[in-house]
Amino acid sequence: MERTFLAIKPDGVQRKLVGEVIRRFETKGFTLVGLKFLKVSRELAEQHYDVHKERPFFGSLVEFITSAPVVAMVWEGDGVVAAARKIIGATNPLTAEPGTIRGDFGINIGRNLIHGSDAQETAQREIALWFKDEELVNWQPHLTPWLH
Ligand code: 3AN
Repeated sequence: MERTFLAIKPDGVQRKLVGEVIRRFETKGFTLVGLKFLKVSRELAEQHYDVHKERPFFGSLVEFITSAPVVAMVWEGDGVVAAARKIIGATNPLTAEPGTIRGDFGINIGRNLIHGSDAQETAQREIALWFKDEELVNWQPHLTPWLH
């Protein structure tokens, strides 16, 4: 079953949007299989943002994500990687569509509330980076397959 990695960044936590973000993924019908609240180490931040290490904003990305607690999550469901990107909205919250998390709650590209894996391979890498195998719960809701 397809899985994706999401992190509610320090701004999302400070803005008290944790419940709101989780609600959107729960009510959409995806299944939560991993959840933790943590202060991110510099090492984890640098590994997570490794693809951006040549970008001018790499230093501020690492500074920000290590500055205060984040909520790390793994969600499961058919098509969850692409669907999560839609639910989250475009990178720049100012131009993200209303109805998306970034479109509804943000205005600043450096404070865009939430991270979501951009492809299935990235999701696998990020899940392995943030979670140990035993921290993920293999379960299925007791529902018929079509009932979310
Ligand atoms: P997304 O998070 O939508 O996948 P990426 O992967 O292009 O976006 O960028 C990773 C993170 O880097 C973004 N979530 C955002 O916080 C930050 N970022 C992207 N572009 C900029 C920029 N031009 N200035 C400052 N921060 C940026």
